[in-house]
Amino acid sequence: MQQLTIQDPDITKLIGAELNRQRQGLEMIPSENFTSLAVMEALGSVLTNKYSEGYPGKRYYGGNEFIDQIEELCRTRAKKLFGVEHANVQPYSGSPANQAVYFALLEPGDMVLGMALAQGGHLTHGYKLNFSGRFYRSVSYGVEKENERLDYDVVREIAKKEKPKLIVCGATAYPRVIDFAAFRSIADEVGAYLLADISHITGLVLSGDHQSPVPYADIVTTTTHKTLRGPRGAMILVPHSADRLHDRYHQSTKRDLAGLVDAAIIPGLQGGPHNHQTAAIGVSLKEAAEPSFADYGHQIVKNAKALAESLTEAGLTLVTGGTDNHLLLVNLGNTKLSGKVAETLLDEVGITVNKNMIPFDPRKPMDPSGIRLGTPALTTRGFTEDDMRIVGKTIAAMLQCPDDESVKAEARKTIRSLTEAHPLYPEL
Ligand code: DSN
Repeated sequence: MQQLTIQDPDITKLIGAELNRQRQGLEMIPSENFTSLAVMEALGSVLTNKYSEGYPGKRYYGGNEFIDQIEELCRTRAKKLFGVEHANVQPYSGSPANQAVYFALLEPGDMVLGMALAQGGHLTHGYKLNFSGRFYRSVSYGVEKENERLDYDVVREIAKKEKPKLIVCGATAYPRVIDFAAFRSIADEVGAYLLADISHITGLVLSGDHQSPVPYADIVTTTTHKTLRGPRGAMILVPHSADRLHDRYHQSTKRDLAGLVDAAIIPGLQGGPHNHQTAAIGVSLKEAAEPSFADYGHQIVKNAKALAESLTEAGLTLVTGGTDNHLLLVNLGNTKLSGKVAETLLDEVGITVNKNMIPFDPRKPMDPSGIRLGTPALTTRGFTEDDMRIVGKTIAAMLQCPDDESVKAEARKTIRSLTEAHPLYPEL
């Protein structure tokens, strides 16, 4: 960063401080990860200078000869990797991607059924203060009280009663497998479109550690910066561009889902795509196609299970009792701490987690009863199960003895030795 150092020492210093924070701490927010330097180089390239509203071969601006090739390459890689007919790689991030899908499939006021935010869903799955709950009529499903898991018969009953036009499946804080086939059968029964938002688990879908939604969903959305390990951004994937509901429900006009999605992004929602982001997504898709990426996905899950076991052995309570994927939710009910206090406490020693609602949480969202932990970023650093068991013991000790300075000192020592054993960006 020679030029930045000369021109803007203030920003340079802060970037350096953030690099040190990432290097010296344990990044355990399940939606975060560390991209490769190659991804960052594409992101920091001259591509940020170019306007290219439209799509390859059909732009509103001149000079897009190379941008067209970059976007086409990125789309082709996405289609091949996920086995879909069409990919739109322009959404700025996950929320605009979902917004574009609503825009493509629905009219304002249409009914949407999604997972409740307070039980693991996302803002864009119908939360009342979000566009998805304000411009559409939204109803939600959640998990069951006794086992904190989805019950597909209950979801089916809600769908039959409410008759949504779109069902959204996918989650941001659900530690178990999502059964996309079950959602497909529910959607078919009520004549709804099915959107699978796989932002959190995309890397696991690619590694085969989670069922793929591609055979089941009408549209799939994903962010690119979570388990996929790319830059911040998103994609909309269309498994079959011809509307499958047409034949089933004898709709008068067969809809071209790919065309609807593309038109929803531009001119519907966005202007010029972020070409530097598109190129960086392309780089991450190439990386995800390497055989080593499957090993990465398997290790994320093994690490999450090892972490879950060590926390449970130490006496902490996990929502659903464990995990099938990359994340887990700790119910802090049997400690003296709220989620907010636990987040701050762990931050003090360099463990970054986020406070999170647990199912049927009696507390408020800004100070809930849980914390959410994940293993994608630590797995990128090379952490394995043995490391995760040490991390689990350290977290448990911190949560169980929050005022004990010797526990904090021991935690700092442990974190230093773990982070030194797995250096982050040693080339920088
Ligand atoms: N904000 C993301 C997460 O942390 O899960 C979801 O978009």
